[in-house]
Amino acid sequence: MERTLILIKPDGVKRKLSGKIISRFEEKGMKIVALKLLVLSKEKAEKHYAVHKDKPFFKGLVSYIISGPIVAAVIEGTNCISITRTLCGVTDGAKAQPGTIRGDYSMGIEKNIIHASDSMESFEYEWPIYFSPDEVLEYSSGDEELIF
Ligand code: 3AN
Repeated sequence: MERTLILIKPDGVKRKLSGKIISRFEEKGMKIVALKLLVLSKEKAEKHYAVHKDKPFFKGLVSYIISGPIVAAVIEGTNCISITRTLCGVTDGAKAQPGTIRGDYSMGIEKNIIHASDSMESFEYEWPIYFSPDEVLEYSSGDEELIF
């Protein structure tokens, strides 16, 4: 079964949207296999966003993502990387479709509520920044055959 990493960014946590956002993935049929609330270190934030290190927004992005608590989760489900990205909506909340998480809750491109891995390679790179292997659990929710 495919897995992906989601982060509810400081704007999402401070606006008390964490429960609503996690519910969207659960209601769609995905299963939480790892979950924590944390404040990211600058080093880890720079590692996560290393692919953007030459972009003009890199410094602001790092200081924003470490500015308060975030919720990190690994969620699981068939094709969950692309389905999760669809549920999140496009990067700029001002342009994201209503009904998506960013479309419903974000008005901007930096404070855009949520991060979700964009590929299997990104997921494999990102999840160990947030979790140790023993924090990612294997279990059956028992409803897989009704959902997939
Ligand atoms: P996504 O999160 O939709 O995959 P990326 O990977 O292009 O988007 O960008 C990573 C993060 O960098 C975004 N979530 C957003 O917070 C921030 N970002 C992207 N483009 C800009 C920009 N032009 N100005 C400020 N922040 C940006």
